[in-house]
Amino acid sequence: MTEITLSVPDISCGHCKSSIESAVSPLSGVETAVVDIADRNVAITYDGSDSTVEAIVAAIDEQGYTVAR
Ligand SMILES: [Cu+2]
Repeated sequence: MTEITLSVPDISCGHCKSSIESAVSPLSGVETAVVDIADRNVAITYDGSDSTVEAIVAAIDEQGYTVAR
């Protein structure tokens, strides 16, 4: 498993946390996804594939949040 932390500056509350975690956690290749509200980021363990990262970014985008990169 590989770890990545994505910065999502729009995260502000528990609703953001649950929306993002429930969108990312079920994706193929994702082991865990945990939002840190205070740090405005998402810590993810995944299979290391670039396509998984792209799917994660797309899923976060679909929830109305933008990943800062
Ligand atoms: Cu929120």
